[in-house]
Amino acid sequence: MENLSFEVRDGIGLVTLNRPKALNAINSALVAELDALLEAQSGADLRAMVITGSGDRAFAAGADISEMAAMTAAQAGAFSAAGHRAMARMEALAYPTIAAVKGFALGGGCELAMACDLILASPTATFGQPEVKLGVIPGFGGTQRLVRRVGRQRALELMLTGRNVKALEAVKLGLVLDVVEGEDVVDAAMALGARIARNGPAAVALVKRCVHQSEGRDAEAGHAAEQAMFALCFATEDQTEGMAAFLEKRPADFTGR
Ligand code: CO8
Repeated sequence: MENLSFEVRDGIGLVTLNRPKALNAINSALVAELDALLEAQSGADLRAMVITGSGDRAFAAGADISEMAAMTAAQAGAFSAAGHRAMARMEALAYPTIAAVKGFALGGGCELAMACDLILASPTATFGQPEVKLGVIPGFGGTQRLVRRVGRQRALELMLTGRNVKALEAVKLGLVLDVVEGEDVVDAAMALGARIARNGPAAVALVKRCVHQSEGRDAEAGHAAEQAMFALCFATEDQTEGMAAFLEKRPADFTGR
């Protein structure tokens, strides 16, 4: 892969966007590589995936403006569709994804972070959807995911002004889970992944599925899905093991089955 690197440490995947000279700007080649990587890892025995950017200056400073500048409407539509596909694939993974953001997460970079289940930020992180300043709108799902994270009014304010927010404000708004002080944000994200990894993988997958499936549906459908998936847990070895381990006062040895 030219624009990404990928490694696995103790069952946690680490994806690094690797275009530091362009502040990890997301071009169509990077989207294609990310999509292929996510497809390849969708059946993998991972417990979490961390996504970050190379260097300290940016997670990703947006979609690649030098590539987009000359796009026709049809090409822009295809670019946006490819981005939506990759981010939907990320949300469909059976394990959680964690964005570890240092520096700029702007435009498509902020949208990529928002497609992750959890976002951790370094104190230097800056988030924003500045697309209107370029005469365009978010195109990788930002108009939808930002509303879900921070609410309709604040999302509109941010997208209509193109104003950036620093890490602490991003936490206050609910866009970011936590600011990581005194530790590298990637290390903190890997540690958070490891903490999740200690739990039953089948149950972790079902929590994620319940939450994602409820989006855009009425409360009744969401409650019905939770009931069905709660029952499904009782057909897993993880449930038998998790409860037996509690009763026998020993740590659980989960297999994900
Ligand atoms: N695309 C391409 N190159 C970029 C981008 C980008 N988004 N951001 C930075 N770069 C490049 C710069 O051109 C520069 O390259 P070079 O050294 O060759 O001149 C290098 O990265 C370093 O950048 P700067 O010199 O500008 O660094 P500064 O520290 O001065 O500024 C900023 C950093 C504030 C982040 C500044 O680079 C900036 O404003 N970047 C653009 C931010 C932006 O507007 N992002 C949104 C882009 S639009 C978008 O993401 C739409 C998403 C959905 C698309 C869907 C399909 C159509």
